[in-house]
Amino acid sequence: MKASSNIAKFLAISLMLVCVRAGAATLNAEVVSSKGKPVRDAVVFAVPADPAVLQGIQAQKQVDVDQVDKEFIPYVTAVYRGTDVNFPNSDKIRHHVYSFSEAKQFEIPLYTGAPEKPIHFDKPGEVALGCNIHDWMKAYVFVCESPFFTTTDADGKASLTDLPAGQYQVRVWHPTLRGKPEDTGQKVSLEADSAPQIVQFTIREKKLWKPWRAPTSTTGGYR
Ligand SMILES: [Cu+2]
Repeated sequence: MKASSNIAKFLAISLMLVCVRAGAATLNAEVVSSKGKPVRDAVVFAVPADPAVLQGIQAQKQVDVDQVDKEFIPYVTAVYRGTDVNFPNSDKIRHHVYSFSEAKQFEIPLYTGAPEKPIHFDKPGEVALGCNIHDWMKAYVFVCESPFFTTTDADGKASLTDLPAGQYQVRVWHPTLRGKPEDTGQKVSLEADSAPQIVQFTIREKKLWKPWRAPTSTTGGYR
């Protein structure tokens, strides 16, 4: 009886130690436009002040940006630098995916199904995607310099969980952002196992040109 209560005590203390060591922080972000409207698909990322925090953190093996009904899905994909992104085509027609962006220039000529190999994104920044055939197909890959990133929902809200305690600069990026994500930076200091911190961003926007979508195959136009 005594032995088992000692074991229970030992287990309880061990569990407490594990919890303290695993102590992580949560950051809740909210992004609104200059008119106060929630901004969805904004990438919120936390750059640690101490680069050593990033040591040993690997990029995700592979991420998909799909093509469905002549649109890219999803509209915004955030990745950590060093991630391979695959561009499967789920339509029965061919697409021709490309980007001329500074952070990554590439082209996957006319194809259906899965391309031969994924595209490697290793330079931080925004990569605007297009399709040579369907002008209205627009989407973005945002390559983060930090593995701690998330994207906002329809309410403009997002949560970063399991962040190691420490100092960060939290930044935001969105396709309509005027200026650089670096200019949006807010310093936060995160303590382990404390209440979530809240960061609010109001972004200055620029107009995005969105080409008119051609009629569908039943009404004529491009296919
Ligand atoms: Cu296309």
